[in-house]
Amino acid sequence: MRLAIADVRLTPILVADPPLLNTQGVHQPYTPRLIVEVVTGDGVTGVGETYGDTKYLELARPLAERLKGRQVSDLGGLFTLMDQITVHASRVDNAVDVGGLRGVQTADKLRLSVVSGFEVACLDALGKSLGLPVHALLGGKVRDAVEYSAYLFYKWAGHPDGVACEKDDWGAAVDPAGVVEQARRFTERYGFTSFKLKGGVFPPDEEIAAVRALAAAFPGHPLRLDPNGAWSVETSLKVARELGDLLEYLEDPTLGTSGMAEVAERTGVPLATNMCVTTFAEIKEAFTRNAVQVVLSDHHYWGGLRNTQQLAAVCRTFGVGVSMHSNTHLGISLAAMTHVAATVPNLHHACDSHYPWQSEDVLTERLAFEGGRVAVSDAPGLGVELDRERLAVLHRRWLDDDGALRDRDDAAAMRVADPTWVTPSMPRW
Ligand code: GKR
Ligand code: MG
Repeated sequence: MRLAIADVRLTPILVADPPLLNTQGVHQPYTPRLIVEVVTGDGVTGVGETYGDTKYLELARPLAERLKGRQVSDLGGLFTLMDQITVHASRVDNAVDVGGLRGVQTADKLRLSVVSGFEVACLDALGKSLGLPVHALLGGKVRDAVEYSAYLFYKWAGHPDGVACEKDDWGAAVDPAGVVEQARRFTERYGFTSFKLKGGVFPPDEEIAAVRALAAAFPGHPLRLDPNGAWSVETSLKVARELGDLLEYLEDPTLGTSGMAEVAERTGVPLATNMCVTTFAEIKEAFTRNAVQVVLSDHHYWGGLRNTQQLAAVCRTFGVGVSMHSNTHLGISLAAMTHVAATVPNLHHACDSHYPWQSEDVLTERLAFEGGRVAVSDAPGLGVELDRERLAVLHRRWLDDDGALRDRDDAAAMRVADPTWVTPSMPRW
């Protein structure tokens, strides 16, 4: 009974997010996350984190109920249990999630995103119970630190006037000089040596200029540009021609496997994706058509840390690179990303993380980047500790919200500044 799950606590929170721009609009001032706590019969608590929008909470609650009495080690059982939970058709009708930034939204993908938070919590509890770090439960680390990239965003200095928000000290970045200045701050604060710019915000020539400015300011450093599928095939090829020598890879220049395959065929610049390969079912076509050269895994929507390892193994089999995608997340997820990344032998690109943008966390101690790397913890479990007071504060914010921010909507956030804004149809350029 000692490893049986006695209780599961779900705490939805709203966490501060700066005004980062993307193809859909701008990040809301607060974004929803869900903190999962799994408590064993021995009183050991494991923590996990995933998306906190209503459609995820709707699935997390029944899963939490079904988990009681089961073993924390029964990770495969999480998927079986989750398969029994019905996803309401309205949750997948639009077939998109945050405007499709993470690929097509299916019922299975929604379920997997929820399972991931529970899987991480179970692994944390199991590791603490056995006195083993999560990476050991996953087979053992092959590196002692995981490299991350500086995730640069076009950004306003602040959220629109009158909008309740937390202030940040990053300043604005709406042109090449602003992007370079932001990159400098990233290097000063965290020591990152590779840079990814979130594009698809300004016309391609402006984003090309920003990448050139980065290359001039940081000669020889790996650079990536990710417009989240905002370009046509021809525009993607033009950008590839202009930036080819400067880029480590171009990320999701255009939408869909066919478009990516066409771009890949006509340029030597490697293409990475977190949009056209987001499920195991999408791998076969993409790999056989040579549409992508690097898959950016995200343990949230791939269904957890073990699925991430399986994805890495498939990539290795086909000679496709693997690295990590990120969306707004907190330290529990960064710890989980770091543990799994530490076990992946074929990880040859710095992983993405939004963590530096999150000034708030639910941990007693923030994870630190040193020289752009996060040290792999050898403490039992994830090696992080929940700060219950902070958790309560961020949950209170969620309780007090009138519902407007509980479902992330970057287009709606943009309409606060520009009431005429509509989500651009793709390709935008
Ligand atoms: O947070 O604005 C953002 C990103 O655009 C995110 O939503 C994407 O999922 O970072 C992601 C990406 O690499 O596509
Ligand atoms: Mg991307």
